[in-house]
Amino acid sequence: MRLYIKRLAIGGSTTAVVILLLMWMKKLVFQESKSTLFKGSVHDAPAGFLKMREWEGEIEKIKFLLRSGVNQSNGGLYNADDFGVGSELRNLRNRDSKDKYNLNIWKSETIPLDREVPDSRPEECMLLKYPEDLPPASVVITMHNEWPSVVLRTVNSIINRTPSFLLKEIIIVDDASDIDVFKAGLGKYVASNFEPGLIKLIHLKSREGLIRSRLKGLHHVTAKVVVFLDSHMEVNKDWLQPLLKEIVNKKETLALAQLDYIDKDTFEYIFYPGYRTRYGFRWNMQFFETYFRPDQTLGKLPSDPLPGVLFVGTGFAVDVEYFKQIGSYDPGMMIWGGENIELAWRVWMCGGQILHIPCSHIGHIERNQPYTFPEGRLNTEMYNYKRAVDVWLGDYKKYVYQQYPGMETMDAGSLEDRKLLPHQLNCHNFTWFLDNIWPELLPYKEGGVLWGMIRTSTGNMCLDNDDYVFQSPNALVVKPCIYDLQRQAFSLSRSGALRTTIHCVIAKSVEADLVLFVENCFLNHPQRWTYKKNQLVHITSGMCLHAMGQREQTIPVLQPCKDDISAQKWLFESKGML
Ligand code: UD2
Ligand code: MN
Repeated sequence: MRLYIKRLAIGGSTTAVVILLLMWMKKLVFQESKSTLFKGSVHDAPAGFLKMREWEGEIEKIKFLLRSGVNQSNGGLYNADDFGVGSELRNLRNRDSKDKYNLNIWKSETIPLDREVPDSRPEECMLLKYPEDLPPASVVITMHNEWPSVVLRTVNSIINRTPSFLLKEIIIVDDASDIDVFKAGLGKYVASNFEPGLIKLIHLKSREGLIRSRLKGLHHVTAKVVVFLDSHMEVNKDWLQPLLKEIVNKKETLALAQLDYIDKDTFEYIFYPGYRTRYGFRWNMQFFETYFRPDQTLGKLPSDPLPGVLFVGTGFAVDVEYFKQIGSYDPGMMIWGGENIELAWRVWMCGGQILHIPCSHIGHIERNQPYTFPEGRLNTEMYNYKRAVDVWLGDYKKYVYQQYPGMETMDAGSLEDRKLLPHQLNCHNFTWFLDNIWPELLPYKEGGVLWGMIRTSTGNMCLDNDDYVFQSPNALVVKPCIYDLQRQAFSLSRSGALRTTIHCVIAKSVEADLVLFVENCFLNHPQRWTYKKNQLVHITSGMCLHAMGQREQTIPVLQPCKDDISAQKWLFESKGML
């Protein structure tokens, strides 16, 4: 990143070198984000690797591939044939077996169902003692067409790594998986391996999707606290106690575990020591990993909980009574997606809190969805997002609609019941949420004195944040105007910050001809700008935003202000954009 800060000389060939450099940097970023852990899911790719590099230097990736053997060592009680998938396994024996389940099912067969995993907690956590009177929890796991040994490894990890007095039951909701034999196989395995009553199996007759399946599971919960997990996870040592502790401290808490990664091909359990993440979102409703702000981490220990904005959707504990009281999940949502954002908004806006608990770690297999979306994935997501924004966003919903053509007029079913919640629960509005919980997100129009795309005076070119959410700080660029707010809308705030959707435009040094950056506004004091006679003046340096180069090769830099040169004229344009 330091490369960017080098002085750029003006002139054709140097400019070309700079552009090549930028392109190369971009390629690097692109390649890195292609190998992201959340690839293919609704998440905006995460920043795990990049963030670590920027903030904490190159940290050795720690990999553990633990005891490996064949599952027959587990007493021969698990057999893929019992689950109706034996022939699938044999057919795939010598092949890369990712086609249907999007993970290496053959590898899963070679790893014990009760393997150990490395203790990924920060050292501070290992010394903690938990109160003895914590309330027990029930775990709800939903699944649709998941590979049996992966599910059983999830269940075994919970039983082996949860003190028995804290585990009331595990409720597995089979969301109408295709293979009927699966039911018999699961029943048989459970009956011969676990204490009677510890595991409750619920087989749904028709596909409900993960949201309604969780609600069905919730219905059977008898403990005070419920934990929702995916069916391809392995909990880590003492994972439950720290979650329960926070719920005892404050009942209105969604207590989140830190997720580690289980590689879908090798089943390695991967974690980054000390890695902590918060999740943010943009107006397209996709979430991404981001830093905690300095004001949130100041004076905190590595074992201290930190407040989140939202969460990925799995690996959390919540008090059952509280969860029901605030409206659990929206039963009108389909298959997958958006329920996590809706719940997070509701918890924060209605007086609760979301805490990231660093002493609770759970591994999760990231893989593309192996199942179908009967209404199509995009429609399903839009449908669920619309249900969420129409209830909670007030006038800000226009920003989400802007990202999804067709959403505004889409019929997303009746919201009559859900719309009562904000009143019944006496909730804050979304302005409060933006002010207090996620100030990083810019409401373009309401966020300043001027807003819009910022167009050069010389052609159809606009300032653009290059969509580098994860790679902050990134260079600010100029691109053809595309009327996409998420990339090209800027706002000049009342305090003079020049903001993009979630960043601020800053200069890393106040010399002329330097590339500018977009960076988290809350890491440092945002720099101030003012807009006079169509010039964008950078107050700190007294210099002006200058479009260096021509057309596609334009780079925005700082240069001494000169009156009447077209390269320093910028026009805010917002008409018709919302
Ligand atoms: C992420 C969350 C997940 C959920 C989802 C958003 C992580 C780590 N997990 O899911 O908890 O919030 O985003 O909606 O980010 N399933 C069903 N019925 C279905 C579809 C899925 O029961 O129709 C099950 C599925 O088998 C799995 C669980 O629901 O056990 C979560 O689904 P996923 O793992 O495919 O989704 P993922 O990890 O992208
Ligand atoms: Mn999952």
